[in-house]
Amino acid sequence: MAATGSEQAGPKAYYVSTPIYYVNDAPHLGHAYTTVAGDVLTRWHRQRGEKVWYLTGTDEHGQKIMRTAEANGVSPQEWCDRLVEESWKPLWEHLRIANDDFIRTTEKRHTDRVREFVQDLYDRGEIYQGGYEGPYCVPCEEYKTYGELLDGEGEYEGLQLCPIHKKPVEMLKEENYFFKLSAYGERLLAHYEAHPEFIQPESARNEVVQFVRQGLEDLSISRSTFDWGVKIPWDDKHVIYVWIDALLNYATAVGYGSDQKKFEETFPADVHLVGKDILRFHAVIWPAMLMANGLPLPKRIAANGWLMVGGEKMSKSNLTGISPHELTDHFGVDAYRWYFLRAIVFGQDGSFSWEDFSARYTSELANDYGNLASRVAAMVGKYFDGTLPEPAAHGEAEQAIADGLTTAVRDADEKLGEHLDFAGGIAAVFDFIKQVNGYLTEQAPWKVAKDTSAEAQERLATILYTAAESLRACTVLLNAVMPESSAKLWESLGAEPALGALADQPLADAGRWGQLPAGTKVTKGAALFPRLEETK
Ligand code: ME8
Repeated sequence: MAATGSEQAGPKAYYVSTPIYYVNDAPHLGHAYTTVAGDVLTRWHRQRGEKVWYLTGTDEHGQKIMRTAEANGVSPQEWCDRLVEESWKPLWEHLRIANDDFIRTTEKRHTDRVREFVQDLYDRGEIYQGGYEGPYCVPCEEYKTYGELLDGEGEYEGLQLCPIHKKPVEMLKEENYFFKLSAYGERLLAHYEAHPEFIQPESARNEVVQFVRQGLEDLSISRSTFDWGVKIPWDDKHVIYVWIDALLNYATAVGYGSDQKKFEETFPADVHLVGKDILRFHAVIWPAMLMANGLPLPKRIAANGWLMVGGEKMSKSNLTGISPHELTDHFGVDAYRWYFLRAIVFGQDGSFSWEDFSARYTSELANDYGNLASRVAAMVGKYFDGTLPEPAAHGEAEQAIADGLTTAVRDADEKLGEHLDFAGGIAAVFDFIKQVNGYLTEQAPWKVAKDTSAEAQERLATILYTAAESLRACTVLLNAVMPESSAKLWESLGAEPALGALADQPLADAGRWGQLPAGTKVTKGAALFPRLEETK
């Protein structure tokens, strides 16, 4: 690798990536699921005060894209440009994805470096020429083994199908270049053994270990029957296999071969988020490529499960008519970001339904959280003219709330920040919200308010202060998941003039009691999570 620049590298960033998605079609709920998860993780770590680099992008070469472009009567490049600009980037903006870069595999900054990387492997004797014949799935862009194919039925009677796409495979016979993947089995197994956290969840790890133990075959890394790809540097009749091209985005986007300082400050990834369908590419082929090139391996490959609709994996051909926009129009962007991470255990498959989304929205977002926020603001308005009162003596009930908050902060950070247990981390905050609601019901400030004695007024001040201070902490803890509603609540609590911007509030400090100063102006804004219209 050509090292450029002599500037010393700074501290390494926490580097999070999503898969780079195929642009043969517009993004759907499945793509958004992984991308939102990466965004929440990114924002969480930023709020921990860490330097974070979040990368997403698009995978634009290969037969699948080429055929789609042909079917639409445009060149592959035109097709990709159109889809990226009209569908992919706008959706990420709409969902408030705070990525630091967006890599497209047709960019020169990528293709030049891919050629260098592959040339380097060739020079090291890791690549040889040979022939291959076998069943190929174009939607997967992968050769399949005979053993994993399914027998077709109905319209596919007599044909053999890809087990993921349930579409017929094509028989391919080509002269290709091969990467000596088979030589890396033992080293990969040793790495999995020494780094149990390398592949998550555990079930995914076991599957990969079992697969590698069976013995790896060398990998065909070029194609010669079409030309929509990066040319092999020493033989331009071949293009580089789209998966080799695509995996390298994680290196080329952060300065591999072009900006050594940035590369050292970013690479390797701390978390590659992937769907479980592409786990082997990331947990077997990618680390073997890095080993062959002498580069460090990522810290963690985290596989999410599949979003299912009506018992089937949601995919481009099986959308059952739902687009991310339809859901955000109905529930709002924040609720959308929250729902999939809250309702599905990360790493496991999960079914989506309107009914479940509506029920959780109403009970947890609108009733538990939204109502708490509006009740507290309304009472501070009514009883203290919108000025947050000074609390008096901190009783047992208040101490229980402060303790509950300490637990919520610790659990949320450990679960979400460390273990990518998004559902568990969010639940820790919502359990605390329930606790605060219970506190208000018990303390019944609306009854205390009827007593005009100085003692009762002091008590009323303490109760409302406790509730408002609890909301201050919830806002900080939920900012990564729901940035827009958190910003609204931050404003409604009048927190910014005293405490500064919400995104600057360190998570580690979120549980320190008593930060919201008495005297702030509390205003009752519009409902954070309005009642759903009865349209669905
Ligand atoms: O595989 N449930 O791109 P792709 C959950 N270009 N996640 C889903 C999903 C579902 N039903 N459907 C898609 C590719 N995803 C390659 C990647 S990376 C170097 C190259 C998510 O457009 C999930 O993250 O087919 C999955 O791995 C990814 O989208 C596949 O996107």
